[in-house]
Amino acid sequence: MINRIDLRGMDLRSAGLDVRNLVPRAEFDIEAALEVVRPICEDVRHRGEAALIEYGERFDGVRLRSLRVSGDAIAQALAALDPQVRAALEESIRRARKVHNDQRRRDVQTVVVPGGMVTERWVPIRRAGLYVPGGLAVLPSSVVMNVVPAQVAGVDQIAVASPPQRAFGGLPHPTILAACALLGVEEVYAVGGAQAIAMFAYGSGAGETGCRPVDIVTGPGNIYVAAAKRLLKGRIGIDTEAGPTEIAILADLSADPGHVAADLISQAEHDPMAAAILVSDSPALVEAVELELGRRVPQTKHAERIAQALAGRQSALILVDDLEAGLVVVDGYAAEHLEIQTSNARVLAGRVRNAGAIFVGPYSPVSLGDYCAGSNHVLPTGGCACHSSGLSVQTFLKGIHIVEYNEAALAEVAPHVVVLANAEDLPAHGEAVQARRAPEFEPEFEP
Ligand code: HSO
Ligand code: ZN
Repeated sequence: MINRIDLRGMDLRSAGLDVRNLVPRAEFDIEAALEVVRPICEDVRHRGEAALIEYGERFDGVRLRSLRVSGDAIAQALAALDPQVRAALEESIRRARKVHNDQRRRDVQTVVVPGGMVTERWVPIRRAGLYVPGGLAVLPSSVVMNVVPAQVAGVDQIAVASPPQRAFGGLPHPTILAACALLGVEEVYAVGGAQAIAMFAYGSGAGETGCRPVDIVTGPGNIYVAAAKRLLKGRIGIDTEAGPTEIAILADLSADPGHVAADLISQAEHDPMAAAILVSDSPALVEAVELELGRRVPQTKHAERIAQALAGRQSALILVDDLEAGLVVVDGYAAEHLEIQTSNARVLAGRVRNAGAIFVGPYSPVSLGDYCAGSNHVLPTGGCACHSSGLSVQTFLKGIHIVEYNEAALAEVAPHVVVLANAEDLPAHGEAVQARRAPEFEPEFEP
């Protein structure tokens, strides 16, 4: 039911071997999706709210009078929230705030020379649009993971969009609304899919219930949402494009095969395209995990979806000669989530370069991080962990260099500026500096 890949005896460090080709990701044809979403985005740009209402009818089967969710509806959702779910969400928010508070940046002032200063000032983005999907699963935890870093960063205005649900009178799912209420988010729109991203980018009209354009859009979504984010990037900032969820586990014989299997299954539960990978130096562990998968998958609620994810080409049990080779494989794969369940897990974790988040030791499963570790669960997928980070306070901050030199400090460095300007054949650059020459510095400028 799950692919086996035997890499024993292979020189994994040899030039030209691309580990990512050994375990290819699921087919995720964003190019085709781009063609689908382009006209939708254009339509929203030109017709605003009218277009959004039509798409709600076409894609979500709901004809809305207002896209903006009323304050009453948000408050009612919180009042009706199961107290246990409320307590769990509150704990999740508390822990996320604790970790994200420590991510705040301080302005840094560097005195380059006496009288010449560069300060890096960190400024929050003014307005953020957070997308919360409402498809296969409704994920209020994603509201927490998007809103908390934006709030800690100091974003002035936070708007949330989530698809309207027929079953709830055209409102987004009540647990999503309740999570917004717990976080103090008051601006919520019942808009889903690519059109929600277009609404955030272009706005939907100036009225009381219209959405103003935002500066950045974050949050997961299906392939059409990812395509709309790619299309509109530049006009708006985006976080990394979210593809199907992935888990890679590096484990040795010390790992509990039941735990390893349960963790693989936990992320396969998201999506038939989810990837679940075990990398181990122990044939006995791999055998035992396969047995555990066979036993556990049929017993779990979303067995069909999970079986499909595990049977896909994107999932595998991989045997390697030793944990050194295992490290090469997981580093090359660059998983969204990497678990290390080995006897020296912390040391190995310190040597990993590419992963969205690393879960160390037997008591740190990915599902802890999905909800209540305090870490963020919006993480780079599809190998993007080679160059990108998960969502954080930094996502919602911009660094501005503030340059302040006095006359003497400028005069001191002016000859170098002039030389570089001339070397680039941009003499007016040098002239802008020379125009400020004070007579007493004149000799400095003589060749
Ligand atoms: N594992 C998902 C996040 C999530 N899991 C939300 C459960 N709810 C992507 O990191
Ligand atoms: Zn998850």
